[in-house]
Amino acid sequence: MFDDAIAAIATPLGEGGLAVLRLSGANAFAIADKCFQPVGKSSSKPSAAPTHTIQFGKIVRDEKVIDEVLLAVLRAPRTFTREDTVEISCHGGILPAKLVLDTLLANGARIAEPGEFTKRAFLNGRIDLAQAEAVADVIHSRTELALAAANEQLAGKLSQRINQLRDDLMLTLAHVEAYIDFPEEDIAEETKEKLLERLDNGIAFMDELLRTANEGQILRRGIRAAIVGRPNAGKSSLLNQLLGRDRAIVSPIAGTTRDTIEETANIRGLPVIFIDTAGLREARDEIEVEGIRRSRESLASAEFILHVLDASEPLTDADKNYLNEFADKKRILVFNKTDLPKKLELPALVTGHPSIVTVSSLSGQGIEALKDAIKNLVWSGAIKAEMLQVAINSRHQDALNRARAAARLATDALREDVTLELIAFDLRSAANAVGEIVGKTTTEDLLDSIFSAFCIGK
Ligand SMILES: Nc1nc2c(ncn2[C@@H]2O[C@H](COP(=O)(O)OP(=O)(O)OP(=O)(O)O)[C@@H](O)[C@H]2O)c(=O)[nH]1
Ligand SMILES: [Mg+2]
Repeated sequence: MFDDAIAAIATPLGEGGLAVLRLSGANAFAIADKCFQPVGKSSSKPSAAPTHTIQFGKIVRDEKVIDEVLLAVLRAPRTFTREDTVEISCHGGILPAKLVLDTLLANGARIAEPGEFTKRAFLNGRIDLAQAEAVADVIHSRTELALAAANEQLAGKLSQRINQLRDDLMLTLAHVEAYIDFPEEDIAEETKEKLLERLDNGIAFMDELLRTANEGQILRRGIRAAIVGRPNAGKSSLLNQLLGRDRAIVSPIAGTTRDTIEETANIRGLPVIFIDTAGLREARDEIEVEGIRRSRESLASAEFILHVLDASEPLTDADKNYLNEFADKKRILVFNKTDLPKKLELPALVTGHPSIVTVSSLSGQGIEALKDAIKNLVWSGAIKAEMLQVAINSRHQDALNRARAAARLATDALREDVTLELIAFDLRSAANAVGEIVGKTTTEDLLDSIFSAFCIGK
């Protein structure tokens, strides 16, 4: 247990029914004793209260009552941080919460850094690093699918597999090292085959994990989709349909949307960040020039595009140019306004076999099919359902790539009977890289970069 107690407001700043503060550390109860006055026969000072109970009373500073609160007493080790912890529910509102926090600080607590409670949970051995990251994923998840995956990781599904992988590598390493100690003996052919098989299995499993990186990134960060096309094609109408509300202004005037609009929607469980853009054409004025520049910027940064075409009009030269221009983008061609008679014919020159979906952004017809097409486009479908529980993040991906490279070197070396010391070295590098994922091998910098991205009070 750390002997300095950390404190923070754990709820968002703003006005609400309640605000919750957290205090954790070896002297948490001593600090709480100094500011908390129990009210009523059944309440007591935090240090005298049984664990996992709630005390009613007042927070007092310099004999002045700051607020009436409920105070939870949670004794180590059965707490989130594994330290003595106090949680105070005070009146919601910026001022009561801030004054209670000031009182805790005045009595010896220190303000917590972002993610410091979770960092302590990790350093005190309650959760490993992959689970700590999952705490942030749970907080930031924007769809139920993303939340489910984050909860699985928090429960240790990824960690179990990573630990198994690391144990296998360590076992192989132990075998190789045993032979180093007896230089007069060669590795028996049979043993060598066994070691190689175990290593190959390990590499195959790393590949399986690495294939989940794309899905992991989509679930955590969402995926960016630009809605592009000529003015009046119905881009903003389409955005509104996908969001299920009237977010963007729609009008028959060409050039209605001038600035880009970004909104996240839940598409079949995937958080998709749609960017509605200004229609592409020769700009008529300065504002439109800037609008179109931003459209092009969104186009470049998007992971895929919805190219909206007005199906009630014949294809124009401009349409043709855009169809060519976006040929190397991941894209869906959206034939809009299909409630009107169809005049649009696609030229044969459209390359890359983009999927075509016909919709009416006026009536909403075809929008569900478009959502399916989006999911099919971005979700590889190549990973097994149970692997979604362990969809890795980019830090895991980086570590696994290094582990995989080292493990490959080790197998090659073993096959070619290179000196055992070198094989052992590669195996150790692989095991260490895998260990980084769960935090068995870490550096202060790594911990800082992970926990500084957390909210205050978590
Ligand atoms: N009949 C019909 N009209 C539509 C459909 N979708 C959009 N419209 C109409 O087309 C006009 C232009 O729609 P917007 O959504 O503003 O088009 P936009 O592509 O965002 O246009 P800019 O922002 O000017 O580039 C509006 O009058 C819409 O009501 C559709 O599916 N069917
Ligand atoms: Mg628009």
